[in-house]
Amino acid sequence: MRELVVGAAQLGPIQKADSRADVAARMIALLEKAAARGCGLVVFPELSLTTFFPRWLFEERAEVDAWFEREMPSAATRPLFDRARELGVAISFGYAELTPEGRRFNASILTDRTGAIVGKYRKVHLPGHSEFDPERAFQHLEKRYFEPGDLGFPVWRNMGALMGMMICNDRRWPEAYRVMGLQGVELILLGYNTPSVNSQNSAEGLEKRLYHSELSVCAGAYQNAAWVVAVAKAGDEDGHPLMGGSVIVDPDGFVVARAQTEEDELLVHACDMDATRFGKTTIFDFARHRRPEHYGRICAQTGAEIPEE
Ligand code: CDT
Repeated sequence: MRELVVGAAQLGPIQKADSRADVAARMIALLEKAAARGCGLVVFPELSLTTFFPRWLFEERAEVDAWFEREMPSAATRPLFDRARELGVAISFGYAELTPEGRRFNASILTDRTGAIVGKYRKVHLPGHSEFDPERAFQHLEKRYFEPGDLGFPVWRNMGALMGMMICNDRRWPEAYRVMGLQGVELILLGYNTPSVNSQNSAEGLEKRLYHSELSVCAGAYQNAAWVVAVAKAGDEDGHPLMGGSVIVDPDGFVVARAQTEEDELLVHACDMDATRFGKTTIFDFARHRRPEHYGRICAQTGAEIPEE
């Protein structure tokens, strides 16, 4: 048994006016709660430090850059890193990254128990659009503010386990899980900000949106025999609702913990990394059963190519 007690630290809404320091204080409160419940690792959502700013159109570079971090730890997040180190708890959270070269990514980091960053991931699947879209009920301008991640889907050894990260929309793409599955991933950390309503289809209800999120995460966990910790930023951000539905999913694809609120909320589960062994050595023993000679289209094309009539 290789047990790792994991905390999924869902965050409630963050308003435009909230400071990074305020948010970091909320994250520290969740971290302390998690440490008291025995967690060795705590996972926070995508863009943990700010409101989901891609819903707003900003024309000026300075306005955009105000949402980004130029360094990590930053002044505002240093207390979070310090507290994590004192408690001996590893953390993972998402933030908007502005590199010294001026590149912008939707990123997340993973630390070890000493607060040292051991992994960084940059979101590959950026949903939404790059120009203001008057047809939408609200904007989703991730394609305007970020470039697609350039680091692939790495897997790191951390705390005796094989860990990977993905961010929000990535969870809907089986390729993201499989690339990590092919590196033996045992624990996938995933933060998200998902609007409760579809900006292009007001008839789509919350129930369906929660189902699609959970379906994707459970399938990815099962088909790669890995634990998945999926953590929302939820609630009403300046009149724009984000759904909750944070879950911890076992390597059989079952939800073992599910958030009940759209507020700051902690889920805790003791995840046995050895529970990934059975799936990885039987039905999803990739070395024995995969047939990559038939998967060429996966890497050769994006859109569907329909057979001729
Ligand atoms: N943050 C993020 O990636 N959200 C998307 C919403 C897509 S709607 C344009 C998601 O897949 O949840």
